[in-house]
Amino acid sequence: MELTNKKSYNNEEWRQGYLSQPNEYEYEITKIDGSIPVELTGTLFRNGPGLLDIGGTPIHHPFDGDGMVCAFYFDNGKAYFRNRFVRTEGYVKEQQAGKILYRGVFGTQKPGGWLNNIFDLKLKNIANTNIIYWGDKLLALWEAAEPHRLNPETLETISIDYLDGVLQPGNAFAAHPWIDPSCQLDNGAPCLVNFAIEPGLSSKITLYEFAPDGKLLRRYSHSTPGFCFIHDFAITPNYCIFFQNPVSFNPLPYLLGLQGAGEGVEFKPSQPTKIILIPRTPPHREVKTFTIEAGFVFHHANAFEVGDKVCIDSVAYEALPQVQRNSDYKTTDFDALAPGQLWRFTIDRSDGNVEKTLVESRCCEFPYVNPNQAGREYRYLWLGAAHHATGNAPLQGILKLDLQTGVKQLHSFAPHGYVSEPIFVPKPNATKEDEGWVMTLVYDGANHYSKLAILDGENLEAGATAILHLQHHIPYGLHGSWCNQ
Ligand code: 3ON
Ligand code: FE
Repeated sequence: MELTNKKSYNNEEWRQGYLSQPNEYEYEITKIDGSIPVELTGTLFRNGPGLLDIGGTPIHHPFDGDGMVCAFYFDNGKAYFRNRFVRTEGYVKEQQAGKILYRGVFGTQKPGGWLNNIFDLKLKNIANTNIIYWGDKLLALWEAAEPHRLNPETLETISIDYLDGVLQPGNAFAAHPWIDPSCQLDNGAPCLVNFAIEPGLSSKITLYEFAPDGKLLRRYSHSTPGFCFIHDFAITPNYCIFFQNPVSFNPLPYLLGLQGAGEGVEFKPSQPTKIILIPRTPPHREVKTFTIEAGFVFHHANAFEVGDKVCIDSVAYEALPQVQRNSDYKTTDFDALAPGQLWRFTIDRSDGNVEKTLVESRCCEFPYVNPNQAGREYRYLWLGAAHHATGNAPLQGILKLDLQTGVKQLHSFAPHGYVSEPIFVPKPNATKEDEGWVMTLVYDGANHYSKLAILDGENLEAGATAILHLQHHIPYGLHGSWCNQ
């Protein structure tokens, strides 16, 4: 479809993707265009807010929505679908009560005004951001609290999981783990690396590295002056890399019941962003920090080392896309916001210099690389992207970047399709980095339902390998992962 000069989307359609999906389904997907590759065996897990209202009262921001996990089970050319809400304490209690009982980090308030919210500092652990399978456990993650363990077959919630005593009640555990495909400290075995933030006047970053059986291998911490809002990080064989966005935190309106904690995070354009390199090798002491001009990063695509240099590729915004107290996310004026763009930061550890280059100016989010290249030099990157090359807009296409040649490919679902994170699944016995499938959940705004698109990683523009039509919609989600089982 030719959409060169006009808007590629319709605001009314786009916002329908933020309607709650209160139902839980399980069925074999039978409406399929193309065909599911028979070699594709395993499960795609996805997480995201499933409810955008509680008992009819809208929540203030999608990031406050209760986690709903979807699973697509692939076996011998067939696909089965299931979705379940994570039975967090908050979900269960609110569904029983039929009304909002908790304040959300991003501004959802209990009914009754500030008097009914003042000094209520309880966090509702909503388990809505990511879902991973590691150490024989399926874990739903939300960065401000503990993981929830689910049954991978039924998606039933087992309980909050303390990772065999690694976490204590009340501890955070981020929603952005990396799997190091071959860890040099563990004789080349894979390990899972994740972090936790304890924000404050000085903020503590704790790192955890886990063996494939789930046992803790290493735990180390670093404190950095100032408040932190750090959603994601990156790894290389030798470092964990954090961007400390320049923010301050004003807790007062939150304490007084006027707004959510996250709304008190204020972007400081006059202060630099700090890049923190924490060594993964014991004793983890030689932490180095570098400064660059202000910007806000949620997601990093990947990082790698070349000699004295460390490169990190990240989706950066000119400023924190602020959640406003009196605004409605469903009426977002995309044109008024600066888009996220992909930048490469090259840190020279010998002289402390950081070079910054714009890799992709098209509005993009949710970067994803071949998991075998995590922390290593890599060539290909897939992202959710806007249909048009300029301006800020909803994500409607999947963009593939060849970082070696600069060749770009876009598979757009505009004007009615709205994409989510693209998940790259290498083909069995693949020899090329882009030899695999790219899976993304697409919301069809014209017909109000969702479909899973399976694209060919080597050739996005060839058209979809398969489109699996669901019987209902899934609200716009956050992150997911592939599990070979
Ligand atoms: O008060 C402190 C600051 C803070 C904000 C401490 C804290 C830990 C309680 C905290 C909480 C942070 C949380 C809970 C963050 C959760 C983030 C989340 C659920 C999602 C983030 C998504 C990021 C992006 C970039 C999403 C993009 C979406 C689209 C492009 C549209 O589909
Ligand atoms: Fe994220």
